[in-house]
Amino acid sequence: MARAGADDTRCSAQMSDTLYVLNGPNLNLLGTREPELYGRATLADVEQLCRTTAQRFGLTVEFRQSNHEGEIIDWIHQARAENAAGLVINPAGYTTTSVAILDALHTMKAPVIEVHITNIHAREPFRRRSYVSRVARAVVCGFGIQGYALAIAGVAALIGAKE
Ligand code: CA2
Repeated sequence: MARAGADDTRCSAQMSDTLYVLNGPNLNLLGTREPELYGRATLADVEQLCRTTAQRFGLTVEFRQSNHEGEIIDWIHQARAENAAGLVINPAGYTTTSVAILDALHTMKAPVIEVHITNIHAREPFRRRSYVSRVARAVVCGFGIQGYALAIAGVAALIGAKE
């Protein structure tokens, strides 16, 4: 179903109802290690949360995780080519290193939302310098995995998708 945007996020009449949720390196280990930092929910739990949240707004989710920078970049290109409604990304360790992911995200017309499970500003100083934040429409951090749901609700508001 085509959807008109709510504001200057408006992209084109062909905007799809698909939202990409991309996860960077090591997030496949979620729930299995360092629960004091990242909680006990697994990545499968995060995927379920994203699907049910997106469904509330009539959106569907392409949920992916990779430990490889190039694969994430290919998925960003795919999201652009498919006129995705938005892109939510937890770049994990690539947040602070990847100019290549930044460059790929620059090509997106749809809103890009950066998510971190932890509050990166309350951790080691090196975690604060995010390349992705330069292109992100918004950044959500410190809410645990609920940050993904907040990011999806935020995209829905930006593109005018109602509950
Ligand atoms: O808080 C976040 O979501 C982070 O993006 C997680 C990254 C970290 O490098 C960022 O600074 C903040 C690390 C992801 C590693 O995920 C693991 C999950 C469970 C156990 C071990 C690693």
